[in-house]
Amino acid sequence: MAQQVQFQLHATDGKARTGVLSTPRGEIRTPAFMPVGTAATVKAMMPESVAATGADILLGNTYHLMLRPGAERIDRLGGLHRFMNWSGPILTDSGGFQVMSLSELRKLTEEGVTFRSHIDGSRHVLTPERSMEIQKLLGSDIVMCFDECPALPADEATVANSMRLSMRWAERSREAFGDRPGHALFGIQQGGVTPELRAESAEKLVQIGFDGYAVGGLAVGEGQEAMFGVLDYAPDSLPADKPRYLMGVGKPDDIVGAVKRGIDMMDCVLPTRSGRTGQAWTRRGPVALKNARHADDPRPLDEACTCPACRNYSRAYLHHVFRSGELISSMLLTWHNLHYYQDLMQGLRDAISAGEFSAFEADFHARRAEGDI
Ligand code: PRF
Ligand code: ZN
Repeated sequence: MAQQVQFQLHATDGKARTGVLSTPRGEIRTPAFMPVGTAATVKAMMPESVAATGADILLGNTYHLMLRPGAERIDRLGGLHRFMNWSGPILTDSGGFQVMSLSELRKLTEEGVTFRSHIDGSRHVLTPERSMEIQKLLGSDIVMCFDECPALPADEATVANSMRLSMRWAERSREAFGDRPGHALFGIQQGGVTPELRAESAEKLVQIGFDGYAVGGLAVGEGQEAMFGVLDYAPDSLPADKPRYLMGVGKPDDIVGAVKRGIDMMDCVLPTRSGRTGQAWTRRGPVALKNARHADDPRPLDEACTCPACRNYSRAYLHHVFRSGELISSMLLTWHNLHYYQDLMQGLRDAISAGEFSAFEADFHARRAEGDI
């Protein structure tokens, strides 16, 4: 087992890459999709079931865990891995992005962010230094810099000022993180959809020096075309020998397009959240189990899928339990969606290894164009 965090590329096909990010807690096969375990649980899933879908790493959130149950408490209880019974690697987001989207009465200064909890209105402060401390208390394997991310569209001066603040915070994050063998610190590129700002941000991050680099500030309202526009050049400005992580993305077609453009890691609530709202993701695109057309359908959701929802239940059953508000609906659909996402990642990794990314991509889009059965 690796004692350090190390990234090894095994093959490339065009800009797409496949490799392994090794950590003392296990290997992460890339391109990797990280299920979101915001509140120390991947909602509706046991950790062993998440592992069974093929996930190598989970994402946790500084913002949620600092508010409830508290980082110091998790530390006293042996750290996040032990607390939530997940022994593999965990990446934690730094909190800045969640403060801006979830909390109330936030105030942003050079020092950090002051805000009120969305849970009980209590007052809190997050700074780069405190975010690094919390992520250390959690025992996070991959720590994210504390950053800020404006919603798009925003005027260029706003995006530029915000990006430069995030770069000063990146410097403070690096300083506060220090030297922690076996743990990685990732920088986060900002700069909206402006090439010059993305370049300035990349240059600053590379100068500071990180173990990996995230592309932040995308999937915040700009649309897929504008996001791919940025991904056409942004990954090229980040070191080729370090992992590149696209934060908060996305739908299956976003993932295929991002991997094509050189992204190695992603996370998104979509497979888990849509599993709880009756939406399944399949090779043929999204399926709404709520729809009455499934009520008498004895066929599985996807005859080729080997997940428990598809092996053991009919569309009629999935429709019934969703309509009835039964908990098993969330459990089965979340499992299926995570399984589908991990299957997609394995397909991408195999295609890149075989030098067949283009054929994989064409087949991916062709099957979706056919639509659901
Ligand atoms: N920064 C951080 N977390 C994030 C983002 C970001 O820009 C995004 C943007 N899609 C999602 N999560 N720290
Ligand atoms: Zn399935």
